Amino acid sequence: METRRRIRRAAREGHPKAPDPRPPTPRRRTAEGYANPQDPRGRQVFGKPASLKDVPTHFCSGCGHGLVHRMVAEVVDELGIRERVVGVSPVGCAVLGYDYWDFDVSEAAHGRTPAVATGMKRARPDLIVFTYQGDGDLAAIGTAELIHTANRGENITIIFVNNAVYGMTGGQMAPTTLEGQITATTPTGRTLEGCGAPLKVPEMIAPFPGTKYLVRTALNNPHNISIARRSIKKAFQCQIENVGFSLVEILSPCPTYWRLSPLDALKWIEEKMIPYFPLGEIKVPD
Ligand SMILES: Cc1ncc(C[n+]2csc(CCOP(=O)(O)OP(=O)(O)O)c2C)c(N)n1
Ligand code: SF4
Ligand SMILES: [Mg+2]
Repeated sequence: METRRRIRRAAREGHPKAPDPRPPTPRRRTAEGYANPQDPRGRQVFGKPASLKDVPTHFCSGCGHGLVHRMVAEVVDELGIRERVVGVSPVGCAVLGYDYWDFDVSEAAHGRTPAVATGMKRARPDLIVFTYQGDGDLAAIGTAELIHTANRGENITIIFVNNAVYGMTGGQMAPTTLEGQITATTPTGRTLEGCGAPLKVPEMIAPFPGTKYLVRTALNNPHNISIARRSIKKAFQCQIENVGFSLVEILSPCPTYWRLSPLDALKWIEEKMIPYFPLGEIKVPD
């Protein structure tokens, strides 16, 4: 009480180092994020990218998709390409991309996003076209589209969210499911004999002369999240500068079908996924 009185007196007397005696104004949610324009002390430290709609999310707690959506929106804003970017959403948990991004987004049949993106980019080379795909969408049903699009060296960008399961349909095994991983369709764990080895997508397409920028990132900690964001930006820049095909793989948590808490899911990425799917740039433009 005495301290508070002293602070008020110092403020009244105009002491230059006197702390502000007013009780903190509650932060208010504005269209631009958490900032309070009424509060002269208000400093915006966290805002919503213009390219992201202000809507509730349908993703489970701790899911990585929402974060990747946000990073894509931030990069689009930063590069000033909102009026000429077009996303192609997959079939999978990220099917509702058009509900979240505030720019043009199309939908494609399961796995066919690279084919749709190819058509768009060829018809309108001035557009910046990206696909957003899960591991089931890209590395199972869409393998043919991925391989031929990469091999042709289409000047598009692929954002590949690898969560090691088919999330949307109930956590079945994906081509990226790890050896021994228990899923709805591998109740005793994936075996290499029965299912082959988990696919390393960027490494698989790296030998194609058409692929230019290939990188694997992860969402398991802030450092890696910031690398993921930088990689997304680099991939878009690769397209803007007409360098050619780019793909960013992002190891992303699916706590629901890994049957882990959101925090344990991050640990699982670090301890199980990263040793098998090493992070880093796999191919960079000459
Ligand atoms: C032609 C066709 N086959 C199968 C399905 C069922 N299906 C919907 S989403 C999905 C897998 C999605 O998994 P993934 O791409 O890894 O996305 P996630 O939900 O994990 O993000 C499957 C098999 C479908 N919708 N259409
Ligand atoms: S099921 Fe998995 S991938 Fe789908 S929204 Fe939930 S956590 Fe995300
Ligand atoms: Mg998946």
